[in-house]
Amino acid sequence: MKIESLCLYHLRMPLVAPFETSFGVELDRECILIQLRSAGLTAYGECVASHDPGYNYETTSTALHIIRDFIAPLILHEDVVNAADFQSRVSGIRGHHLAKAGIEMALWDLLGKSSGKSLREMLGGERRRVEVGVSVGLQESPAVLVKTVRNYIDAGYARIKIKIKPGRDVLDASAVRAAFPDMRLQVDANSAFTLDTAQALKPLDDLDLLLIEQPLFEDDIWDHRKLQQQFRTPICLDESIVSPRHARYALEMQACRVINIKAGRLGGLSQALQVHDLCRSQAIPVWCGGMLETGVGRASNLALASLPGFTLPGDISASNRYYMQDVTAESFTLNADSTIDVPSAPGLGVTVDEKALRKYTLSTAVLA
Ligand code: OSB
Ligand code: MG
Repeated sequence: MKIESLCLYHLRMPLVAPFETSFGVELDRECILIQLRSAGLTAYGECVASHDPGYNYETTSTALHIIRDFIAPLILHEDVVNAADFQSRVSGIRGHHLAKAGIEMALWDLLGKSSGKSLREMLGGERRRVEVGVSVGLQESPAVLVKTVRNYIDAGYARIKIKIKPGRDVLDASAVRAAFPDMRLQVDANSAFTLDTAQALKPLDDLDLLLIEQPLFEDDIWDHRKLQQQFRTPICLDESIVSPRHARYALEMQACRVINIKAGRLGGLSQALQVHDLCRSQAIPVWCGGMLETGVGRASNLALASLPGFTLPGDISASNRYYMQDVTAESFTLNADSTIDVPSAPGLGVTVDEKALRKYTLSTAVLA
């Protein structure tokens, strides 16, 4: 498909509630929406970089720079045939996976729209609806956390993830476990502990958690191996798995027993597929992580999570858990069985609401 133009929308969308993690509080969420045009078709992708380099080193500013100055010249007015072709074109750009993945997503949307196939079909997804959970940020106190979790359970979520950080870990998780003895529960530290300070997490092993997500440094697979040897609960890696190679390293080192797959962090859906296939061949469960996506990124996550290896519920909540108003005309709702329907229209299967897009756009860059 010959890429005729590339338009970047830097968005800032107010969240329905502040989202606090071990690396900070977000009151609103920034991202970049990418629009590609080719042969009369308009396609979209979402770059999940946020304002601050707290989750990883990328930000909306670095992603705009990398896309504008390095990725765009490699694809504009070029015939990009598929995701593998795109990856080989950008292989000289080190890192910046969130930037690359946003463009790759738009390319899949374009390819789907031109072939009449949904992203689910193109990726080989099998499920029409996928099991989901909710990721709950740090709250004022364990009591407030329990109340917040209860609201999500009442809304129909059958799997809860709570964020933890040093000093806000065992008490928070124990309070939630005591209030909801049978709930599927997991915790996410976003790299806030060291091998030493993580010793304080030992009591988590008695809370029957599904997993403990990314307790140690974002670039550290080796110490996770040491920690996994000390815990019965599966360690799940998020930040540390930045490529299919890193997934292989982690599995060979037995640094984790579960992997969180985010297409953004891995540099694209094509790379996410490779991690899925590797894990599936070794019976390692995977699940789809989230980055507080708009409806565009959420559609992509749902299609990815429909693949057979995604055996744990994803961090893919209903639109109203994140935003009062989304930039897609479609809004995603939770079914009674804690699932969300996978879009079935060609490409991502969502329509961008131009009016909403304008409302939340901080700046636009047209590259043609
Ligand atoms: O670590 O999974 C994470 C949000 C932003 C950055 C990192 C993470 C998260 C979440 C939210 O946990 C998941 C969601 O989109 O619901
Ligand atoms: Mg995480």
